[in-house]
Amino acid sequence: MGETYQGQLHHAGGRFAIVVARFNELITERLLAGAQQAFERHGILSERVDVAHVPGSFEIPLVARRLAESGRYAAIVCLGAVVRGETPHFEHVAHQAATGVARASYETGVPVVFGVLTTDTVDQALDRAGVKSGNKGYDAAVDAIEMADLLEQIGNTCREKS
Ligand code: INI
Repeated sequence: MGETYQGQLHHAGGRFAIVVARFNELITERLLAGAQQAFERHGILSERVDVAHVPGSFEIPLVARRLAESGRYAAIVCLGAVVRGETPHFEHVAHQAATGVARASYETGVPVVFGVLTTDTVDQALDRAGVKSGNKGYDAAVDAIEMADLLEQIGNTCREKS
């Protein structure tokens, strides 16, 4: 039987970072509060969680990448809200945010989690920021904790075997 790897939520070590966009702040401040609550609930105190504010979701990938490259973080959470109704360049902002976050993660080897909402309306975004359908910021932070531990496990196993 081969190895089974499963990231745990209760023994995350190290520091975490959150990158949060100010655009649609009514929504993103709720995502940020949700993410901070998730870290706290999983035993990661606020001293271990740094927060970087950026103007909009388009700017998230650059800052996430810089933080990932610093080597200081076990994982990074990206939070933003891109609302279709507000902009004709919705597709561009949403696409660049998603691909940029993915690249930051793949190219640095640090988990960079995508907690950017892409919705048709502000109401839909609010629903997913704690009003009706959970809080995507909370979920993204939990995913970051799991991924940090999963990579730690895989890394340790590989080192032990080599
Ligand atoms: N940024 C967002 O995070 N959400 C949006 O819905 C949005 N709209 O609607 O335009 C948005 N635009 C700003 C963008 O992210 C950049 O900050 C800006 O283009 C400067 O580079």
